[in-house]
Amino acid sequence: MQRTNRSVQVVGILNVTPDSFYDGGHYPCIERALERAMVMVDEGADIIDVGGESTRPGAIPVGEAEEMDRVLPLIEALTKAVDTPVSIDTRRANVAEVALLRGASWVNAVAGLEDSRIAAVCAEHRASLVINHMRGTPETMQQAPQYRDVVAEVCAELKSQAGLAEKAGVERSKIWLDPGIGFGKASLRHNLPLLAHLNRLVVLGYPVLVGVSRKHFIGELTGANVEDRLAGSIAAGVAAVMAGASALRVHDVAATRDAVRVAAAIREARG
Ligand code: HH2
Repeated sequence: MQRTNRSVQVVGILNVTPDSFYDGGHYPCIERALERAMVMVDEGADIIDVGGESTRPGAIPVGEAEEMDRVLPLIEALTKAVDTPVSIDTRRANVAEVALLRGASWVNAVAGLEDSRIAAVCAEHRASLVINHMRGTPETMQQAPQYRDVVAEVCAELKSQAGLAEKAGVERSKIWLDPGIGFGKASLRHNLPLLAHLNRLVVLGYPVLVGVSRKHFIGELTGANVEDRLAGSIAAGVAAVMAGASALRVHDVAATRDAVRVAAAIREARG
């Protein structure tokens, strides 16, 4: 990913799936998806993250060919239409590889290095790599996830995966870590400590990306359904920024951009 001079980047979510938990089915054709991408770019997105497989809890996996059919034409058109870097959100090295060949410059490895070739693919294409923390698969990950110390274990597992990515040849400055909010985490018991102690991930020295946008734990705290979780999402995103996050992955770019401008300015005023 090309890093801009903004201290906190806003990653706009663009899911071309029928079943994503918030924007599933919103973009049934490439024209609608492109329109949405343009809106997010105008609103100040630093990166557009394209996904072709929902990873919401209980999601049914999509075949590789189907995932490619969903994302590749969009990535090709999008990278021709905008200068904003495009990311591919995938579990699969094969999908990542073709997406990079079609113009993406960032791989959001939503299942971390589960497909171990994904790091080598990023190295070969000099792409940035987000290593997201996930336990299990989307189908099973919410079935009683267990940790003795969730913060320590997530930090240790991400540190070890970052080491593997460096060994595979990914430049250290291109490796991002993500605590994987909602991925194999009990809603409040695991997600809240991860956000409260995000600084322990930040001190590992890799930039940290956080995805809290409209997730279940926000509904649990506010009682709001997914349509009404913007304020809660902004609050969680600001907390992440104050703890040192370098990027937020969001559905609502304009509102997040403003919130991040303010939060990042206050953070920087600490000196
Ligand atoms: N969350 C989702 C998907 N990809 N990638 C990273 N790095 N971090 C996240 O927190 C993250 C992610 C889930 O959100 P969404 O894409 O909106 O939903 P779905 O998986 O249903 O498509």
